[in-house]
Amino acid sequence: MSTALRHDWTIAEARAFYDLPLFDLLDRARAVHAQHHPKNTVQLCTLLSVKTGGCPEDCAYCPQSSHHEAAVKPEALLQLDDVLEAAARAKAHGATRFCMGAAWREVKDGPAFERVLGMVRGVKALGMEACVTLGMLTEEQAARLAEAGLDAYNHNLDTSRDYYKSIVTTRTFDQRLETLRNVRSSGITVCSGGIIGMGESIDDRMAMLVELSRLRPHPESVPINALVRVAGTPLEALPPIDPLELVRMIATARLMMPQSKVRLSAGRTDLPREAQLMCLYAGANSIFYGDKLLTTSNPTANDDLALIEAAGLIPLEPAGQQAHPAAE
Ligand code: SAM
Ligand code: DTB
Ligand code: SF4
Repeated sequence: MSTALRHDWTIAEARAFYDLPLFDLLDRARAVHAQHHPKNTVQLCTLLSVKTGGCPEDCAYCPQSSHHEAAVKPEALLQLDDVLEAAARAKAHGATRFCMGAAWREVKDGPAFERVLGMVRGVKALGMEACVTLGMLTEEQAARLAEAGLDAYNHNLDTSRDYYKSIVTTRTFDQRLETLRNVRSSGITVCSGGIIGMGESIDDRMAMLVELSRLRPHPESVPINALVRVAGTPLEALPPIDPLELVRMIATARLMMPQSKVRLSAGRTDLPREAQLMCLYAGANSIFYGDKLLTTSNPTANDDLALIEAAGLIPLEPAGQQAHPAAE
């Protein structure tokens, strides 16, 4: 089967993948995965919220928005040393990518941004991949992050263009795309994906994947989150997704963006381990590793190590210590 990179997928084509009999979908996704990614490997990525809560944006899914009832307690930007200690701990536990998130609408030049640049330099000095997610970003700010050594900038499209307005009113889908352009032009790799389970239709999910696959090049990293339904947010009472929907979403992302790292992201605490393994089998390259995501919980590191062991998976070694993940 040809896996030439395509930027012109249609919603109907995506949907045709998604709706395949499950085993056919898995077979196809697995074949594409095996062509482009090392087998039996999982990357462990650790998240840290470096600036928590008090966010002026009204994203319906997010517990850190100050628009919502049960917003998490706002905290000041963490100190550099504390962040680097957390990164060193994550590395000691086996993480190779350290992702730092800030509950900001956008980056503002000044001491806080300077401190974040220091965090990026420090994480790079530890020999880890560094990723940050700080909200909207100008081209100049992206260039400064690139200069500090940042590997990846996470900025999710989160859902389809149409459904976006029902989820966030304080910014537009086009503003998301503009930040992604600024990131791309700086040479930093793009990490962009979304969330399922926010009341969107299957076609909205497909439309989001189509938007991501239109980006040239494809985002190097595509996180797929299942909504963490946090009390006090407008989406708290939505029903949980069927775990197989996450499997299908990951398989479809794998087929549409064969070379991208698809990341099984938030929502694993509600996922039976067999479903998590199906996601990895279907093409997910990584999991978040550590007891906490940004503000919500994640499976414990011990549970994840047990899962990895039970499945005979191999955590990705730090960069430089293994061959580039080439096709097998
Ligand atoms: N403030 C920045 C922004 O919105 O771009 C960066 C931090 S924000 C918390 C990063 C991403 O976390 C969001 O784009 C969304 O995909 C994800 N996220 C936030 N709350 C979530 C939830 N309850 N469940 C799943 N994913 C969530
Ligand atoms: C992404 O796509 N998922 C991560 C990361 N990028 C920054 C964030 C998940 C947040 C889940 C809700 C929370 O813990 O606050
Ligand atoms: Fe703020 Fe980001 Fe949460 Fe939206 S997703 S409320 S921008 S922290």
